[in-house]
Amino acid sequence: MNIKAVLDLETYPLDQYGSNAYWASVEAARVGLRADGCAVIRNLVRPDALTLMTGEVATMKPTTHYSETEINAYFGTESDPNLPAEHPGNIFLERSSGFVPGDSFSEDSIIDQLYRWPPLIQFIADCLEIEEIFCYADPLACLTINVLNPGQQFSWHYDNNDFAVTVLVDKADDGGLFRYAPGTRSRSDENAAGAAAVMLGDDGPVTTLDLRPGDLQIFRGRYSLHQVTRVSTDSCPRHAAILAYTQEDGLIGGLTRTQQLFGRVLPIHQEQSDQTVRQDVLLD
Ligand SMILES: O=C(O)CCC(=O)C(=O)O
Ligand SMILES: [Fe+2]
Repeated sequence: MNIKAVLDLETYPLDQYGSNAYWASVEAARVGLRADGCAVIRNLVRPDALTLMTGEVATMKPTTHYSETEINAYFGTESDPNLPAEHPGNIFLERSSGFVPGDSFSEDSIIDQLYRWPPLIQFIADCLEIEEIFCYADPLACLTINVLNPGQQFSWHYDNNDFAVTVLVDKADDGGLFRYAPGTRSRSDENAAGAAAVMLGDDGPVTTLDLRPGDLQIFRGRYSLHQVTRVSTDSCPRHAAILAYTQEDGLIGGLTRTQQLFGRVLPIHQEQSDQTVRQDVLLD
């Protein structure tokens, strides 16, 4: 399938860079990103392409690595005696979902073609008001499917990259909702108390997204605590494609996180470990 048939380019003319209609699509997304760090481009993927994507996910699904663990807001699994007991680093919640890794996608995958399509990459950068972004060079974490089977959930956490791009492929009939608390922390302020309150059930600051298959979501997940609620035991599974981009080219994930998410590391992770240098004071 030609990439141009995958997307609704009549509504969102990503292939007409610089046109008024192009900038109108960008501006609409910027409104959401500026307001609360989240934008949803509704029905960007056409229904026919979505059916093919569902099939691709079904084919790759046996390669999912599930990690049933209790994690804190930073994906950590060990408590920290130097932090107060009520700190988000010491609150552990169930994460039982799994990831289909980047090296499971075939050469002709439509999801992979979408991920690497230059006009989409340009569009996402424009929405985020960033000059340039790159496909994440990590062969496992670049493009993944987040799998939540019946009974599974993805607990409250921060991402360790500045923004995330997601396409919902299969929606759960019950549960599996993406929820976020906008701006629970900033580059300079961890706001432990506010984040802990959300993790322990304070719904006040929480927004629940009505995400539907074919929607593309751009989300600043480093600053807003977020979760995917438990998929009901009698629901179908939820599958979301996670398109990872970086602002610097050539980055590779760290050894610990890679092992945790995918159950293995590749030689490239061993060679390039410890290269990540954070630009902020956040815990991770
Ligand atoms: O599946 C989703 O919608 C988001 C998953 C998520 O937050 C993550 O992979 O970090
Ligand atoms: Fe996340």
